[in-house]
Amino acid sequence: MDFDAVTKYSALHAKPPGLSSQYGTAGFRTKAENLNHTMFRMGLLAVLRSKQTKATIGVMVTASHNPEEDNGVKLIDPLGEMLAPSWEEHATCLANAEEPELQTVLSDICQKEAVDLQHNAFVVIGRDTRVSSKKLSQSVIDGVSALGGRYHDYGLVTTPQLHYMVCCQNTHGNYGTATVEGYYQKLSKAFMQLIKQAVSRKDGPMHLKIDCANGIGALKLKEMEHYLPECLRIHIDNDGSKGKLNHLCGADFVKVHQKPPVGLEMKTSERCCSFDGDADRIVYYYNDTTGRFHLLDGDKIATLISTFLKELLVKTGQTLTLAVIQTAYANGSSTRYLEEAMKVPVHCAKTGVKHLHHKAQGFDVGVYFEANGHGTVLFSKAAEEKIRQQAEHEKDNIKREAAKILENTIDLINQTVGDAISDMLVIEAILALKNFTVQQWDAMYTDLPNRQLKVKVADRRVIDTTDAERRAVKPPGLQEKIDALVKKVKWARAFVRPSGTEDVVRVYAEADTQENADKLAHEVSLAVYHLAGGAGEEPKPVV
Ligand code: G16
Repeated sequence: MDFDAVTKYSALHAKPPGLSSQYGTAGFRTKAENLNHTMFRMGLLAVLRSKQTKATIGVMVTASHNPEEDNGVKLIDPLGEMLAPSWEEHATCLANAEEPELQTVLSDICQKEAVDLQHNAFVVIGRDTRVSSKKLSQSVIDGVSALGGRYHDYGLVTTPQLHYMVCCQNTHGNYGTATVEGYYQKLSKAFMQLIKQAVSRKDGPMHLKIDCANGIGALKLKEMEHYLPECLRIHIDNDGSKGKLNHLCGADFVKVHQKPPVGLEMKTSERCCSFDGDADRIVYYYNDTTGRFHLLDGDKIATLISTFLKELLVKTGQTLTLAVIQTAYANGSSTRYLEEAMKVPVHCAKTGVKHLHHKAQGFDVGVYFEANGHGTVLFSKAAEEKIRQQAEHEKDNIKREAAKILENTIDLINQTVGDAISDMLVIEAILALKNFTVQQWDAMYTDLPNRQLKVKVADRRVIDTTDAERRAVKPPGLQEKIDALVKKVKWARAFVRPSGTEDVVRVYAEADTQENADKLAHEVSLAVYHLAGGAGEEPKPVV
């Protein structure tokens, strides 16, 4: 390892002494102005990870749903999945090493992970549309170059597109062609195959309004539009030409505030959806004839997709295991519907798609979605093989057709990570195939009224949780207080957890009425404020 080159380059990306950060729910996230050294060092780390795994590694510069002034970085492992947890620890150590310690930390990682320094490294880099992203991705490139790694800069891409590229690179084209055109071609081909049957039944084109959060999703959708069939007419709003990234729009805003984004004109019963800032999340919504807003979040998406897949699996006669993975944020009604009506096993994982992804790998078909709209479906290699074989060789027409639909669904899904574009096409195809309106989809079950709030505290690490974040074990007395509050309200549930992407504690509450959910969320926020070192003003009631 050429330590001199590292030291020389590092001086140009020097770490402000004392500044510390942590690899959180989805990488590092903080104010963009404090990230130069972190980016350089993640370039270094990506080279080491590439040498160790003897595979291409991805580095995505984005802060996803966070405001424009933030930025962040996510590392992508060989099959397009999130970075392995042991390497998250290395990432934190490396990001926090003071300049003189840098060489020692790098050597330690090489030793602990038996990194083969002779092996060549290849890193692919992508970035979102934030003003700060260009410069920060150059810092990543400097890090890669300082350790003699080769790289390809994909420039502006969505996060899931970069995950896809990594997987394509490491499977030598088996997963797809490692270009944005390859991505558009793969998805659009699978989509067209899927909806062929449905289109012949339909009278006119399907219309969908898309709020792109003023982010990268708009750019990429505009590129992709030419690949999509005539029967799907997409109308792109919040494309970045006027509004600010994630400001009063995007999937996170719509989900948390339970209202439509600014900048999208919604007519009665019109099907609309929102992406987040790096297009890895999606939520759907519509206004009914009385003007009431209906949100179809990640739970509703998981329900639609798992129902569709289960019906097809039954038709094929294949005995494959199917499960849905959710987090503590999943609406109680969705879990009940899946378990009781659909007879689909449901598992709960900690927040962060990396945790859900891992759990989903334990099934032939693992559908995972966070309520915030981040999710995908995983098919085991064996399941995929069985389905493809059946689609080609099955004699029984009904079974073969079902297997073919499953095969095209597999090709349409981005199995590496949640992908707003891919998920949107999957949902549109399912609605067309089932001849379902958005209202019929919504009617599968009724959400329990719920509320999410954020509480500012001096140090959010004072909160520690257990049982997939459903119970707080620290600070003392907090869980007892939450239990007492929950006990007073019908059908109530509440929990708190420190965010891994923002400097806040998140509060979730659900109850029999919106008024009760709002009141419970507020009372739990007050408990956090008083028992976990609240900062600034006391939380106010929800209005
Ligand atoms: C990231 C993660 C998601 C997580 C979200 C919020 O999303 O990828 O899995 O749900 O952060 O995490 P937290 O509640 O810890 O702040 P994104 O879209 O911002 O990358």
